[in-house]
Amino acid sequence: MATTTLLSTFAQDVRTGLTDKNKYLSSKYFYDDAGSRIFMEIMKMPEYYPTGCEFEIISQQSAQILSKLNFSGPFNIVEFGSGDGMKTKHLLKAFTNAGASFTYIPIDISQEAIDALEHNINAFVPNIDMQPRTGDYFEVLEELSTTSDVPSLFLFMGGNIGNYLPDDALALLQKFNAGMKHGDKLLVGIDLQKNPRTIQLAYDDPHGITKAFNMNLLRRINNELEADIALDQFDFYSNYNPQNGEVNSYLVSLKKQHFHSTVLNQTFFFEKDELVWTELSKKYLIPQIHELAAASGFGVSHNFLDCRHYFTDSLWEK
Ligand code: AVI
Repeated sequence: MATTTLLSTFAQDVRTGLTDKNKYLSSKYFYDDAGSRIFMEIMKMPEYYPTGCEFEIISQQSAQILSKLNFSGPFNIVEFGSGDGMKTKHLLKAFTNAGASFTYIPIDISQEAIDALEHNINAFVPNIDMQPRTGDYFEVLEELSTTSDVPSLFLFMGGNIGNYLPDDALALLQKFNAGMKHGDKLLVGIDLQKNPRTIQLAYDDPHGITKAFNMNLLRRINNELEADIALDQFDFYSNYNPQNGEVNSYLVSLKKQHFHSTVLNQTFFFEKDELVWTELSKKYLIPQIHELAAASGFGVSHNFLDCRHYFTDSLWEK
C-alpha cells in the first residue's frame, strides 16, 4: 500500500531548489530562530552599514517625515515585518512628542519578535496605542480597508525590498498599493548604489558572520529534513556587481559529493565548485526608485537620505 507524507513548504522548496539545473535556496528560509539571531549579529557589524544609516534617518528626520504625511487628524501606522521594533520606536517617539495621534499596528510572522517588540515599544513610548498582529500582511491590509476610515502610513523598512527579484518586488508593491486607500502613504527603506567596495565588504565580512548566516540554511536542512550534509564541505561566496546593483550570494560545494534527506527520502548530488544561489540583495539608483514607485501606482513624495547618501527611506503616496 502506498503511503503519503505531507511535506512542509520548506521541504518542497528545498527539493525544487536543489534539483534545479541552477541550484538555489530561498533567502526567506534564513530566518529561523538561529538565523534571526545571526542576522542581529550582522546588523551590529561595522561593515553592515544599512542599519546605522536607517537609524540615522529615523532618529534625525522623523519630524520631517511626519510633516510630509500631511495627515490632519488621527491615523494608523502599519508596519510590515516589524521585527523587534528597535528602530521604529524612535519614529514612534518622535511622532508622539510632536503631538501626533496614531494607532501602531505592527505585523510580523514571528510571535517571538512581536513579544519582544511589545516590550521594547512600551518601555520606550509609554501609553502608545498599539495593536500588534502576527500573520499575513494582506489579511490585515484587507481588514483595514474595510474597517478603518482614518488614513494609514505603511512602513516597509530595513531594505527588505532589495531581497526580492525585480518582478517580485513590483508585484509585492502593487499588492500593497491595491490594499491602500487614496492618500495613504508608504515609507520604503531602500539601499542605494555606492562605492562597490563598501557594498562588497558589507556582504562578505571578515568576521564570517554572513557566511554563518548562509550556512545556517544547510544546518536547517540537516535538522529539519534529517539530512547528513557535511557542513565543512561547503563554502560561501558573495559578489557585488556595480553594473546592475546586485549582490548575489551562494553556497559552494567544495567537492563532488551528495547528501541524503530521510524526510524527503531523496539523495542530492553536487559537483565540485557547484553553486547554490541563496540571496539577491539589490541596490537601487534614485531614478529606479521613481520608476518602481510609478510602476506600482505611487508617486514619490520625498526621499529621506542619511548624511552619506547610502540609504533612503522613500515616502510614497497612493
Ligand atoms: C534583510 N535584508 C535586507 C538583508 C540585506 O541586506 O539584504 C539580509 C542580509 N543578507 C546578508 N546580509 C544581510
